[in-house]
Amino acid sequence: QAVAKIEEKLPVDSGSRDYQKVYNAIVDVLENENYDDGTFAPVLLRLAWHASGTFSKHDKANPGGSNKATMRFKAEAEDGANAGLEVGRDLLNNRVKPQFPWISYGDLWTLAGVVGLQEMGGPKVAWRPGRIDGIDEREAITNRLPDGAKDEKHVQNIFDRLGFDDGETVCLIGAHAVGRTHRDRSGFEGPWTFSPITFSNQFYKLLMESEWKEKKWDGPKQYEDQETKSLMMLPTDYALRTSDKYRPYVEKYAEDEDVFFKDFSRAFAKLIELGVPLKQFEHSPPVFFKTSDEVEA
Ligand code: ZEM
Repeated sequence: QAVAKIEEKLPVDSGSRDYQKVYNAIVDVLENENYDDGTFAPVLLRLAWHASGTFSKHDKANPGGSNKATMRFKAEAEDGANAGLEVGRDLLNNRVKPQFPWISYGDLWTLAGVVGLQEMGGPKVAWRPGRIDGIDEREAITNRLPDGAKDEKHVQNIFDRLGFDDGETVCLIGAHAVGRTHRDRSGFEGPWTFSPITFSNQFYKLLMESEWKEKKWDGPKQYEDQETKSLMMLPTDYALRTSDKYRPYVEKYAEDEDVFFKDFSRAFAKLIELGVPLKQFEHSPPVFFKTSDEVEA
């Protein structure tokens, strides 16, 4: 009888799950005055990106992406590129998942990325549930995420493998308007903009308008703004400015924040669905979440 109970399948009814409640519960744990700039929003946005950015359109056997939440597995959790993301995973695991044991980790992490983005004033994103939890550790993926120390060619290779064109590539990297680099995580140090918890097109404006020089220090090569020496650009960020292919998009987004927000919303929605078989979304119309301001109003 016990065996029969274990094998009993729970009804699959994701359509009636209240994902806005999950959103609100993540908002409730978002702020912490002792952490970085006072909110986990940027690290959650990055978690959603790294959960998804392992996708490869060339690997049919193990495509990666957000579907199986393979960052739960040791090899992927310990991939150097993911250093620091345990902060986001642990936060969700300890304080949100227990309230919603039915949600898959892939859905939880990508939803948390949408929370981070929207709560920082970013565009609304169409989010759909349907990711499943993988159980095979061999599906962990390492060495597929971009390396900020590299060049234009590297950016091109990675985003082509993900299935993004040049405009989408520049658009997604504009997420570096928010958050910061941490010496003890990536080796780099500092924020990209003066308002690292407000989503904006400031990354592009600063990239084009400030004078950037290599920082003189004992850390990895990064660029420093000459006026305040308090901001940074990764070599891969700076490559967008020097590249004839990418620069027109940097200029476009620097000029028009509305266009940036619209394009980002679409590109990010595409990013967080990479690697998820379409049939898993079949019964899931997109959800548009209310921000905490809208919930309170
Ligand atoms: Zn990032 N990113 N990223 N990125 N990223 C960092 C931080 C953040 C690259 C990269 O090497 C790094 C995208 C694309 C690319 C965010 C979002 C998105 C850091 C600093 C590095 C080194 C990590 C640390 O030390 O904590 C490279 C090379 C990229 C492409 C070429 C895309 C796409 C993103 C989202 C759509 C965010 C939000 C952060 C800030 C995290 C935080 O903890 O503050």
